[in-house]
Amino acid sequence: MMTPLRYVVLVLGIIISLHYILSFTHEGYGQATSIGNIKQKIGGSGTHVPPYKVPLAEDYYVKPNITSPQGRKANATIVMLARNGDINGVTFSMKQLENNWNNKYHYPYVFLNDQPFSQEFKDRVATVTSSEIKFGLIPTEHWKQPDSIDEEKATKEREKMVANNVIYGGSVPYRNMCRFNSGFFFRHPLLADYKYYWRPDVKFFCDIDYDPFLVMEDQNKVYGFTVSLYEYEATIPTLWKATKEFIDKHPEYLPKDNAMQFISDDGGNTYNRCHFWSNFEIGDLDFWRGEAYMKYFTHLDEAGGFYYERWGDAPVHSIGAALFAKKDQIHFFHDIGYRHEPFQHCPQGAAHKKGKCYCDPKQNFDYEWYSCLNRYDKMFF
Ligand SMILES: Nc1nc2c(ncn2[C@@H]2O[C@H](COP(=O)(O)OP(=O)(O)OP(=O)(O)O)[C@@H](O)[C@H]2O)c(=O)[nH]1
Ligand SMILES: [Mg+2]
Repeated sequence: MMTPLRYVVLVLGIIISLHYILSFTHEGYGQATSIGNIKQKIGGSGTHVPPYKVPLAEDYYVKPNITSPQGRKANATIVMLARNGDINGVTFSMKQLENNWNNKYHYPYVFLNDQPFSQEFKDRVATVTSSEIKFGLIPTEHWKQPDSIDEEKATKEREKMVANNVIYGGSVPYRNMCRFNSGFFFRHPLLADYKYYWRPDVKFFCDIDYDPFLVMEDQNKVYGFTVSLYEYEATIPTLWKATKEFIDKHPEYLPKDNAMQFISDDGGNTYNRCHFWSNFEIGDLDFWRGEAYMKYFTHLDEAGGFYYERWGDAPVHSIGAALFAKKDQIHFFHDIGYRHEPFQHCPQGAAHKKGKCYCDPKQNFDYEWYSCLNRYDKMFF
């Protein structure tokens, strides 16, 4: 039988041991906070496999590049621009993409941020996928408002937009984001070795039982979308003027069978504000990095409309793709069910069944009055 004194000594011993274990700090991560950490510190499992949540070098996130069900893969990556505070939305989108597709195809992820990613962000995304993950910091000169912008004028224009209730009209970071997505993300060193990218944001409704990147590659596509709609006029008053100046100077960049008909109803005189919604994009990075689009972006950047107005990456990408690609290089991924508030594309008919989609096929933006899909269709009649 244990005497009261022995009992007290035993309890004290346990408390002291636990205190020792818990106060054992790990490089850059503070005190041990989980059973996993404690096990590792005392060599619980007898192996050196790091438990979840122990921060290590970036290459901790490099996982084997498992082959796809199709037996071949494109040179492609999923790419997401995000702030540390976006982590819940990011893992939500990732989990859906993993469940519906990438847990079979194992494409890597590239995350980009204008601030260093936090350890929590890295650990949370690493939990969701078994694919390779890379984290990149955006160079300041690719993000911040350039010195060439007249700040006094930009401030006045922002104030006007706020007074007119233009969404994100007062935000400089939003403008930085739009300019970065328009002209810089594809130049980030972490994307240098890839040809195709997929930007997924928010909700997926269906199983995707094929490789969209191989569709791009095999059919020589440069841009894929699911939703198209009209841009707010107030955000782009002079975007078409700047575009026309560029086209007049460089007609050689426009192939004869381009998609001008999608963006203009009068042969290029005016912009009808149709654009592909860029929160979903599957695209060819080399197309953006090519001479035509790069020169177009530089021309727009010099015009200053990313800051004096609020040019979005969606109209800029869409105009770029419509002008400099052939129309049949722009692909409508009709069988990928997708929602970004407040609109959704829900696959119809056989595609809905094949993808085991859970969205209501009646709730579909495709031919709503604010959609531009009919203009896309008309190009192929
Ligand atoms: N690193 C970083 N990412 C940003 C910043 N602003 C936006 N993003 C990311 O850029 C993407 C687009 O930004 P959103 O704020 O969703 O823009 P939006 O889709 O036009 O606006 P919502 O309709 O409100 O979703 C998202 O993936 C964001 O996480 C920023 O200041 N820094
Ligand atoms: Mg968004």
